[in-house]
Amino acid sequence: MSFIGPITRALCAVGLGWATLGAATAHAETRTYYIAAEEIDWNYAPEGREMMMGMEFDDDQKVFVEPGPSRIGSVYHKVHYVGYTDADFTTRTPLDDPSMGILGPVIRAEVGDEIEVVLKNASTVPVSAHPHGVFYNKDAEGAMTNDGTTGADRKDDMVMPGETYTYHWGVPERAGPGPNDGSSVVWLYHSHVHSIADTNSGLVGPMVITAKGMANPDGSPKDVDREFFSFYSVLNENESLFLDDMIAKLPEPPGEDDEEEFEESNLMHSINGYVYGNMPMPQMHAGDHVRWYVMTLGTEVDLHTPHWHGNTVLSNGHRKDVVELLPATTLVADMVPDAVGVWMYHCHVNDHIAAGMTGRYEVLPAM
Ligand SMILES: [Cu+2]
Repeated sequence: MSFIGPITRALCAVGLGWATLGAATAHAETRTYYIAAEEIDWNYAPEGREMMMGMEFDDDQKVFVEPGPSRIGSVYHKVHYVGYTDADFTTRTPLDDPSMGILGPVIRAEVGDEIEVVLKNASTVPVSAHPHGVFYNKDAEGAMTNDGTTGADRKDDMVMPGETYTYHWGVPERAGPGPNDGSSVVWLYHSHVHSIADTNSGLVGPMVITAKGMANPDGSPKDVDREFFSFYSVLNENESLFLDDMIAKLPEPPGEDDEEEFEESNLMHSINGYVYGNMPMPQMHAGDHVRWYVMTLGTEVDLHTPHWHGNTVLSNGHRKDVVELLPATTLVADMVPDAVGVWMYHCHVNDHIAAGMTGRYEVLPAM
C-alpha cells in the first residue's frame, strides 16, 4: 500500500482503511487492473466507406482516409492500452463497450476502494499511466516533474519497453461524484512520458468512479443499464511517436511543397479512433437507463459538441441533445431513449463533421 502516506499507513496498522479519512466507510477493496501497452496498425475506417450516410468516400473525405504514394491513408501505427485478466497477460478482458476502439480498458472503482494498475510495457517506446482525479503519491503520478523526487518516486515516470510497473491510486470522496453528479463520474488516464505524442499515439483510457454504495460488484453503477464511452478527439498523427517510421515506409515521402497537405491528411477527426461513422454502433433498448461518458483531449481544435439525433440527455441536471467539451474535459450524459431507430451521433462543429467526426447509435424496441 505504498500510495498512502505515513499517517494513513498508521491507521491501516490498527485496522482502519485509508478511506476512513474520507467518507468514514468500510469494506474498501483493491481493484487490480492488468494493462499492457501494445503497438497496433490501427484502421480509422475499417469499413472502407462513409458509414453515417452509407456511401463511398468522396474526394474531400479521401484526403483523410485514402492511402497514396505520399499519403498514409486510414491505417496508422499506434500504441494503446489493452486490458488483460491476470498477471500472465495472455487473456484479454472483454471491452465494456464494443465501440471503444482505440481506448484503453475501463478502470473502475467505488469511492473508498484502492486501484492497482499493473502496467506492462509491451511496446517499443517508454510509456506511463497518469490518472486524473484520483489520489496518488509521487511514485504513482505517471509523470515526470521538477518536483525534487528521486529513486523509487521516479519509477512511475517512464516504464521502459519490456518493463512492468504497478501504480497504486486511492479513491477518496473527492475522486467520486459531487453534489451535482449522478452515481458515477468519468476521468481520463493517459501516458505522460511525452504527453502530447503519447496521447496522439493512442495511450488514453477512461476511469469510472462510482459513489459509495452505488456500485455493482464490478464497480459499475447500480442504477444504470448500459454505459458507453466516447472519446472525441482530433488525433494528430503528425505528433505521433511513430510518424518518422510511417513516413519512411511511404513509396514517395512527401516533399516540402506537399508538407501542408500531408499534415492535413494526418488530422484524424475521430470518435474512439473511428472516422466517418466507422465506429461500431452503441446499441440499447428503448427505456434503458443509458449513461454516456464523453471525453476529449488535445488542442484548440478539440472544442467538440457531441450531438445525439433522436433522443435527449440529462447532463448536470440540464436537458440537452448537444453537450460541450474542451480539451481534457469529461462529462456524463444520461439518456432514457424513447425514439427507436438508427440515429446519427456526431460532433456538431461543421469542420469536424466534414473531416469525419461522425458516428451512429441504435435504439432497439423496448425489451
Ligand atoms: Cu468536434
